[in-house]
Amino acid sequence: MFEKVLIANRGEIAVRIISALREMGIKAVSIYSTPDKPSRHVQLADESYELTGPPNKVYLDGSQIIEIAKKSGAEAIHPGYGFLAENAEFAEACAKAGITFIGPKPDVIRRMGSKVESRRVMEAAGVPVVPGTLNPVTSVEAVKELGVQYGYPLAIKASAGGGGRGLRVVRKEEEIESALSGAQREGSSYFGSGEVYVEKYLDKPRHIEIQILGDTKGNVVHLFERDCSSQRRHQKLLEESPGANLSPALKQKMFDAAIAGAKALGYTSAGTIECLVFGEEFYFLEVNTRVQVEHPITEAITGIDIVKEQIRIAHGEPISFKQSDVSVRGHAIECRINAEDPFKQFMPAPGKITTWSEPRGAWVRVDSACYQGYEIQPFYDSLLAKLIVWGRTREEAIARTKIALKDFVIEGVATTVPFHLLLLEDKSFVEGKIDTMFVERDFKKVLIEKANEFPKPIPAVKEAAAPVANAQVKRIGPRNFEVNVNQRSFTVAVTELVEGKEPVAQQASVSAPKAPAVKAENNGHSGDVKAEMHGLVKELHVKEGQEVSIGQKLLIFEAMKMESEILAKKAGIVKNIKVKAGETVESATVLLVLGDK
Ligand code: MV4
Repeated sequence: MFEKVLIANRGEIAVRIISALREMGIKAVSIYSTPDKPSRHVQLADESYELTGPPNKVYLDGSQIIEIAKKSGAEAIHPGYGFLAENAEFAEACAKAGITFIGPKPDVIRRMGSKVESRRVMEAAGVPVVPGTLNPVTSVEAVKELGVQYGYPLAIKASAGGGGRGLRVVRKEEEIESALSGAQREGSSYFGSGEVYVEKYLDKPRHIEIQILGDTKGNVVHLFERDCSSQRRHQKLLEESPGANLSPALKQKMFDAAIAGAKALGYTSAGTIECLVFGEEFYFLEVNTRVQVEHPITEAITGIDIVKEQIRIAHGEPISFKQSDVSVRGHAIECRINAEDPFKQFMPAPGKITTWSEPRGAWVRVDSACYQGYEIQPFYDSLLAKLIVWGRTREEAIARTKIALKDFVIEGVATTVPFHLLLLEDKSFVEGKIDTMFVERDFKKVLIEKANEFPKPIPAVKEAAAPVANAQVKRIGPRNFEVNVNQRSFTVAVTELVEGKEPVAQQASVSAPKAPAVKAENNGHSGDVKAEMHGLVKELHVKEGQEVSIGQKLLIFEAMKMESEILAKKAGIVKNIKVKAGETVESATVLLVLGDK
């Protein structure tokens, strides 16, 4: 077995991997960004190395990480999830450096990174895929023909995408043009490929995924399913296993398909086959070539340590059990405890944890890198802890989860604990009748109705310096608004700065949990259309001298990896275009000037 393994990750998953390594008698090497030094993944490792560079980039710096692995004498790297976990080039670079990447083969990661290719592989293996194209689509005409063939709605998806990015829904023919170019542009800018494909868009699906393990001896097993339908804006919030109300026949078909797919791929690690489910039908969606956040619920119902199996497989050992050795025992629920305020559109709430007291008990597991006094870093996702609870039945698991949530005391920052308590009380959830749109569609009103039943968290808002010198400036707000740009919603916090009775300025900050923020605004008074953030002019949609009407699209602007359409706030004439498509501009740059007619 390996003697030393480096963990190319942070936070709770790094802690989780360290516990598997300790049990296996393997030394754990951790890495950390400068602000992550106080994290538990650093304290628990046998050796830790500080990464050099900006905190939001260093965990992606493959060459620096490989250098540290060599220096420390680590023989293998576990990438966890996110960061470099599904980066085929990194997996290849590890091999080149003589270090074992704990994951599937680079070629498998690369092929599954292409959603068109993964659809082809699954189709060839006899797995039902969502009706649609097996090749990239490039023209509006081609999409129109698919609209005739399949009917609307259609989904146009970036082939290199996933997790909802680069996904556009088309409900009628007129929307094709902008959806196609939008998905292509998002694909190019986020994933480096503008390749898109088309599927029939299926409304109100359940998201059911199958955990698989494959080894280098050709063995493939499944570890049953997880239901991840409780999500908001493609961020999962609560997962359970087994899924409620799934017939044994449907499940068996899904397990068989997952194994056939994994065998066709030559899959050699832990992986997940994501599917959409409607009644007794299921369709393959994506393969995730990493250990997933929600893997502990599968561990709870099977007793299998998925991370240990991954490490054994990477070392060339066979899976430690046979399919016939595993069965489902009971029911498990995972709640993702995020530093987000569920009563303020899940706004991220970084800050210092002043109280941290974890629930305990025979049926409770908490995976976390936090502790009392820990300061949540704004650079990373807002997951503070995963609460995993087991029961013999779904009812028992729900009852125990509610008690554990009530016993979880976190003060100093807002968390998603109240969301989970309310969801576990909800009739639709209790009856096991929720789909992927439930939280956004039906549950919003519950959060609004019940907000008063929970104590207000102590806000962790830092006061901004008053922008007007020598003036009595008072802050009103911030007030939160939900705005929609290109079918994505953002939470916008607006603070009015008031001098006497007159507002003197408005400060706006935009955030969307895990989805980067975009804001570019045109100032109605002067006609100057300004970039409010550093960003990129993607497309210009007007020419100098052109008349524009109110609401007309002027340009497409990208900031923090998100695109937005900048629309004319008034009718007028484009007087002066100061930028070119492809140009990067600083915050407050005038992009163009709108004059009166
Ligand atoms: C879909 C779909 C309906 N029809 N594709 C969203 C993320 C990405 N992994 C795929 N997604 C979807 N693809 C077709 N043809 C609905 C979703 C979807 C979804 C999928 C899984 C979990 C949550 C979701 C939430 C909204 C939409």
